Amino acid sequence: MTDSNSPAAAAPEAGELSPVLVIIPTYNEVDNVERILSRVHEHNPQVHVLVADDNSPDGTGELADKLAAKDDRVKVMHRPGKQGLGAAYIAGFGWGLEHGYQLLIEMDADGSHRPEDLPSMLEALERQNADLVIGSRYVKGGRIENWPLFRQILSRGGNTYIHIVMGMKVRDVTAGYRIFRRSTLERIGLDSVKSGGYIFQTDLTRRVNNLGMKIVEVPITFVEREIGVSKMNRSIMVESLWRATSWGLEDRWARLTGKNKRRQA
Ligand SMILES: Nc1nc2c(ncn2[C@@H]2O[C@H](COP(=O)(O)OP(=O)(O)OP(=O)(O)O)[C@@H](O)[C@H]2O)c(=O)[nH]1
Ligand SMILES: [Mg+2]
Repeated sequence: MTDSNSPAAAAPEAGELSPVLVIIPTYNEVDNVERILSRVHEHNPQVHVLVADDNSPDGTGELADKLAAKDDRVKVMHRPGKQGLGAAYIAGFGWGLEHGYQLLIEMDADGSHRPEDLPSMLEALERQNADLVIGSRYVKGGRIENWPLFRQILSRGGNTYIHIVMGMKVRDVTAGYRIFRRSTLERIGLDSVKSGGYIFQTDLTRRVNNLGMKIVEVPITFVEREIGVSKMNRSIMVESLWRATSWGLEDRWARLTGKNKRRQA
């Protein structure tokens, strides 16, 4: 992995860093990256943004570099090739923790996670003293715009299945719009997180939940991507289902036998 903000070049003076970092993983998002950055800053001028690009063939990384050159709040991480969204987030979290950010936020590049919903998520984190805030499609007030019926059924069905097998109370387990406190990420052990597709989000939710940390869901409006190509595929879905099943069995067995070490951690 190369990092255009090499520690030497990017190392900020103490106190100079904004405490909030929005991490946006990108793969072939050249038509979305400028718009998402300007929308983030329009609604949240104080935050910094890290674009974690997997060497997108369409030039997303180069465009992000140009935008970063004009705005100190924008950082770019160049990774050698496509390794999945989870791997990009883990690298982004690592960079953010190393550089002293206090809140680390996950956001897609395609506009599905509206930057205008971020202030209410940040406010809920503070007011309810949450360890993790999830921008949720499936709590009261949450909405989905322009998603084909097939995707809605898949997402709803996947979440319902995960509730049943894993017994978590969280309504939107697979959601990808989230705020973590640095203390939360430090406690959950990022090294062993499964970095595949949606299972990455489920794995993080489960770890936070099993440690008894506070998860707050805030309603958001999730908007289907307008531009660019989806990276979702069948193997990502299949992986999610079998992993959720095995975790569900593992957690239930641990509860039955009183051996859930994470709960006691
Ligand atoms: N760095 C990196 N980013 C990725 C990778 N795969 C997906 N992304 C990014 O992760 C975010 C979510 O991916 P999407 O393709 O939108 O996945 P999705 O939301 O399930 O599918 P859509 O229906 O197309 O919105 C986007 O910002 C992608 O560019 C990857 O392998 N590496
Ligand atoms: Mg998307």
